Amino acid sequence: MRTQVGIVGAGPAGLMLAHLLHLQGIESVILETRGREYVEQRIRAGVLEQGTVDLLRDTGVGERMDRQGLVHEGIDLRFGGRSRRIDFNELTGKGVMVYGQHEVVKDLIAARLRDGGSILFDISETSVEGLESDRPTIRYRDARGEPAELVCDFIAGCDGFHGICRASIPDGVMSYYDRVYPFAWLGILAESKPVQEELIYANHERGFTLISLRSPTITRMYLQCDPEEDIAEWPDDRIWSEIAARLAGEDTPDLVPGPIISKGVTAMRSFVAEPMRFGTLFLAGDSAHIVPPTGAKGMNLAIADVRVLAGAFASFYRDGSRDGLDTYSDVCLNRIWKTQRFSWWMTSMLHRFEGTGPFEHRVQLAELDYVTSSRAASTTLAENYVGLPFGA
Ligand code: FAS
Ligand code: PHB
Repeated sequence: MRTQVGIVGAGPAGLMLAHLLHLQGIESVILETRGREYVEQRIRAGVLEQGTVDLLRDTGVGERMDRQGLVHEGIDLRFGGRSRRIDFNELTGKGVMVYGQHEVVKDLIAARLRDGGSILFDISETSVEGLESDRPTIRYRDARGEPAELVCDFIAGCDGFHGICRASIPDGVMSYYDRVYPFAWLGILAESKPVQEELIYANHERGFTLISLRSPTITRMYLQCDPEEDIAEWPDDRIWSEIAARLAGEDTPDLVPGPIISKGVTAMRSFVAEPMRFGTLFLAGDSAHIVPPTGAKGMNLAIADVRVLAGAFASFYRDGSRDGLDTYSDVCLNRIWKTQRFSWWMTSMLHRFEGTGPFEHRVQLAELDYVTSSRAASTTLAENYVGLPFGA
């Protein structure tokens, strides 16, 4: 089989790239190891930056998001037993949209299939070769287990942190920057009334807690936990009582426990692989970078990458220019490192770090007090959280 752009991975990066290429009349094929149902049910991120929302709307895949998503104009930072609000709209004129990543994935898959796009699910044994030739090829076994190949002009490695594309780049080419945090997040999805309309990021001596939601009847919450935490040791009632303990204070939010429909532990790391290109292979999304989810950036960064990559492919096929392809990595890394800084900063300000003493905790509280009482400091948080302008 042959196509212009072969895409490995049907997550937000691969699907959005294929959609943007289609709008430019560029052919692509997506190869995905998992089944359609799996990728559409995989619960992950929940907050869309203004730029992501605008891109989904402007490219015709934002209709269900606008119907079901929740527009948020601020967040609460909770510390010292009190919540203080950061007003995004007042400070930046922008907001964010709470709409599950798996919903975005569903919308993009539906759009690709509606538009006659090709997504090959349940493939296996993916490999890429000829990355420095003019016939880069993806080899794989199809859903029936038959060997197959996809000959391309370019390959987009959108296969996430554990994918094969980054690993296929020869040793000595890439530089890696990695920081693994000494904690993880225990995340739950529950059938319960949201604590409040907007998100709460809570710094507490027992550990960080994030109170989010998915709808007026579904809440999404996270508890800082040990990286090796055994989820079997967290029955529902222990989770609810721990969340309540970490929210306790002067104006304790109204926590309404309910049945937990999913729970899992997510590791926390900051990771960047540079450059994001090798020959005809272009890395995008988690295959090139990971951020701790404290800044709600992972999926948004993936979308920002493919917005640049789609533009680069469009100018190549339109007028043969390779400029966009040659600058792709540097343009994306400019945003990626600013987003890494913000995600690291939010993580450092809000979590309890084992081995640090009272001094560090008081400095964290002073920083939270400053961020919520200085307009300049609040604006810094707000403009990063809603998303820096594309190209900034
Ligand atoms: P993805 O990992 O989403 O997609 C890669 C795709 O490639 C997958 O479908 C995978 O099956 C496929 N694939 C892998 N290897 C392949 C191969 N060899 N051949 C073919 N296909 C292959 N971000 C937030 O902002 N907030 C959060 O709360 C949050 N929670 C997260 C929880 C978890 C458990 C994880 C892992 C990530 C979380 N993230 C969160 C980050 C997440 O949202 C990512 O940033 C986002 O999924 C990135 O999208 P992609 O780059 O498309 O990668
Ligand atoms: C979520 O709702 O899943 C969510 C929200 C904000 C974050 C991380 C995750 O920073």
